[in-house]
Amino acid sequence: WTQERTLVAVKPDGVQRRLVGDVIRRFEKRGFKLVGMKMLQAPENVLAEHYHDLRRKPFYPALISYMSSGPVVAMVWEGPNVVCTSRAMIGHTDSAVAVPGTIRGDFSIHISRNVIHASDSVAEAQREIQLWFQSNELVDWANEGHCSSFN
Ligand code: YYY
Ligand code: MG
Repeated sequence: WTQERTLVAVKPDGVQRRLVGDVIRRFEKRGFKLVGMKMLQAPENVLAEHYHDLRRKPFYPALISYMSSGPVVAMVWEGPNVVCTSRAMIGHTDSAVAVPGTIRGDFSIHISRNVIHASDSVAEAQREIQLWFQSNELVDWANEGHCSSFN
């Protein structure tokens, strides 16, 4: 299989609702490998670049203000097909449509407070990882026989 990496971020509402651990647990249990993680108050320029394609949408100002309302926890997860699988795990953007069992389907009732971000394509993932992380903040680590999951 081809290894992929994706950017996942617990949004400010997810941090305030203490959902960080649950999100990490779901990705770990699925078997993905955490290769980068940090908590930060997202800088305006990073958010503007992150949501560049949405800048003309009517909800854009509210989106930026929400994403600035508190710290986020940004993570990079690695594994086979992780971009597509992460999107399935987080669920539909619109909480009204998100299926129970997905992160949004379990924890969110409104599109404007949907708890989590995950990159929606391999190309976007590469762009977003470079935007949110310095290369020396990503850790390449291998299993050393302590467990038997995939690298
Ligand atoms: O990738 P994803 O987060 O699922 O949705 P996008 O279409 O990229 O929109 C990014 C972000 O914008 C979404 O998670 C919530 C917010 N948003 C909104 O507040 N209202 C909308 N009608 C559409 C999106
Ligand atoms: Mg998106």
